[in-house]
Amino acid sequence: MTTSTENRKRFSIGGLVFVLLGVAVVSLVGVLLHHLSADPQKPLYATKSSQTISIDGKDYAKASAVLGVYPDKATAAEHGYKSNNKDWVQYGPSTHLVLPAHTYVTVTLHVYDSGEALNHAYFGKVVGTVGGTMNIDGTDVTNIPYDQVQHTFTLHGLPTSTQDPLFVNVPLPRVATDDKDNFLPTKDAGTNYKGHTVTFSFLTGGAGEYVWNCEYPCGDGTYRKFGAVMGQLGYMSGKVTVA
Ligand SMILES: [Cu+2]
Repeated sequence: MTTSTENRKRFSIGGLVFVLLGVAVVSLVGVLLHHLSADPQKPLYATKSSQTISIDGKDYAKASAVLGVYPDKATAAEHGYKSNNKDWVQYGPSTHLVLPAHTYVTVTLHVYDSGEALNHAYFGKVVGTVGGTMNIDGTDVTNIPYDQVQHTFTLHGLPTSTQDPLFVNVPLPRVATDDKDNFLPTKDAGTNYKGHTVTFSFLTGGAGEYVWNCEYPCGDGTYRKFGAVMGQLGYMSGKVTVA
């Protein structure tokens, strides 16, 4: 009798410990995921303009945002962005953009990195912009050669039927280098001849949460150069909130 009561007590204590451990693991995973998806920088709100633009007979409000793409922190600092990130390639000043809904959004990227080839030429095409073009240093283009790319800005949604689709792909032209990997001067006054200025516009739909990332393999070797920086908020991927 005593033995059986003891056994039952031992069993129930064992069960309690098991449940508590389970709760602890789930909480830890929750905290970790929350931490991983938290914004490493303050969101960048697009600047709203008082102007409108008419597209296919419909008037849209206008808004704009300016960002840089830097090979390292020193280059970011040189061009006015004091980054608290690791010394990796990165977008700045924020990888979380907040854009107004149903608006003609113009994004300007000052880009300062070298590069090589994309895994797939598709990401060398401009997709989802108004007119199907982007502007590089004053010239409109619809694509760039797949082996002249430094990074891409590839904005997309998560599969859902509750928000408007939004897909934009813009390949960023690389800065040429000499045979010792030193950057060569460019013809772009907008970057003080150190990079290229890329401008593109797209229309936002209704409110929603989207993500963007770079599709140029600029990460470490964890998985075919798609490791580390490629999946890190604050570097080569981020969020877009349409509000
Ligand atoms: Cu990249």
